[in-house]
This record gives sequence, structure tokens and C-alpha cells, in this order.
Amino acid sequence: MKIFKKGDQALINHDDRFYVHPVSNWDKFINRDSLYQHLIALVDSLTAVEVDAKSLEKTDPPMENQEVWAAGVTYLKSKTARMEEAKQAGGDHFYNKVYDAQRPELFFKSTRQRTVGHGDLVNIRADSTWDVPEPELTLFINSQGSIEGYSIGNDMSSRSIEGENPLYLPQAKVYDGCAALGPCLLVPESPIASDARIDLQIHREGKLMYEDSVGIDRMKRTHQELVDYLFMECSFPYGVFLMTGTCLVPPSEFTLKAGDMITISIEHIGTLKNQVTQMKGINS
Ligand code: DO4
Ligand code: MG
Repeated sequence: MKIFKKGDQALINHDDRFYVHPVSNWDKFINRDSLYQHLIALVDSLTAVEVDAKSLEKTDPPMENQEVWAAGVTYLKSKTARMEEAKQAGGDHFYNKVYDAQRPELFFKSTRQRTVGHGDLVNIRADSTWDVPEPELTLFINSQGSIEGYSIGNDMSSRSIEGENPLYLPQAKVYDGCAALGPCLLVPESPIASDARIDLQIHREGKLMYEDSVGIDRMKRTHQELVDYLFMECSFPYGVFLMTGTCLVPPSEFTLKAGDMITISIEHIGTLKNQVTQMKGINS
């Protein structure tokens, strides 16, 4: 079952059919126990409609008042790439430590205001010289701490700012247009397949500049472990989205440029596409 958000409507996709449901309160709509069962009952009461593929080329992030958090250094590849970028500044040691530590790295990433949906523009900072997308399986966890759904997240990152000093992490990670989420919220009957694949492509002027893919089973930590730490001393009255870390890192000589097209696909969820812009005060 997939829910696409289009303004105050939910387009629900189930068994190759679409259903339209008006939603006046998105937070209440998704933040519930047994979301899958709720949607099954809801779909039963609705009539299937035709949905034009064009209307799904741009969708809102499946969020309203939820915070977006992110886990870091959950894959070996993220650890080694970050150790390399922070070596000169003497910051490499901390990535090594956090990879093996019991406590995971969790950081506050975004709110609705700084998050864009599928088909919208992600931003790179004007004061950054080295930028990458981070394609990440993203969990939707309800206020009771139960994982109810999944989406695709792009944790846009400035490697030059983070590499200069790990204490600059919030500036490397949080700015207008720093996150993309979509194209939908996958609400499956049982947890997503543990070997689901993530694929990242970056195109520049139509030319493929980078492509790689990886299975989420390469992650060092479990989803539940990340959720347990996130909920340890924080409550989330509307539920919360948690990006689970990246394992796909373009080669060190690559940096994003305005106009690049980022395509992230995750098996069972779909494809999140965003073009890159470089615009100060994108949301002002
Ligand atoms: O340690 C800094 C951020 C790590 C991160 O975003 C990732 O591993 O995906
Ligand atoms: Mg990340």
C-alpha cells in the first residue's frame, strides 16, 4: 500500500488501483497504530479512480508537522569516505569511533519547511564547494515508537563544510532545501524486505555521471536499534521520519552542480527525483 500526498488529498495505491481520499489533518491520518489495517478498511469504503501518470510526477513530501531525523555512519562506506574527508582537519577518528560505538549517531535533519517532495528542487549551499546527495531508506515511526511505513530520503550534504570540522555538521546538513522525501509513504503489511536495494543515479545535461546500488542489508545497525535510541528521551506527538544513513558515496572528485538530476530508487517504494539548484534563501 502506498500513499501519495497531493495537497490535502491522499492518493492511495493498492493492488494496482488508485483511491482518492481527502485529508484535512495529515498528522492524524498517518500517525496511528496499525496504519496498514486502517488503510485496508479505508480503501474498502472507496471507489477506484483513474490517475493520470503526469499527476504523480510531482508530489508533496508525505509529512506535515513531523520532524525528520537522520542516522549517520551506519554503513562502512559512509565511515571510510568521511574519515578520508576529515583526515586533514584531524576529525577522522570520531567517525571510526561512532561506527563501533553502542550509541548510534542521530541528528536532527529537517522540518516540512526545509523538505521538498518528488519533482521539486533540492539545494546546495552557496558557501560549500563539495556537495553530494545521500540516498537513504527513511522510516516513518508513529508517536508510540512503532515503524509503520517507509519512504525515500535524500540527506543532501556538504562534504567541504563537514570535512573542515565535524562540529560544523549542522551547517553541512541543515539549510533550506536540504532534504527530499517521497515520492510516497509505503505502508506494507510486514517490514520491508531486508535485502531491498537502493539505487542512485546522477545525470548532468542528460549524461550519466554516477550510478551505483546497494542492498540495505549492508547496514551495520538494525532499524529497531535506531528507533530505540531516537525515542529514548524524545517524544514525537505526530510521529517522526528517520533517514537511516547512506552507503552510496560518489568518488571524491565529484561534486553536485546546479542543474544536476538526482534519481533515487528503492525497491518496493519507488523513485524520488529532484533537480539541484543553488539558491540562497530558496524558501524565502
Ligand atoms: O557523520 C555525519 C553524517 C553521516 C551521514 O549522514 C550518513 O552516514 O548518512
Ligand atoms: Mg546521511
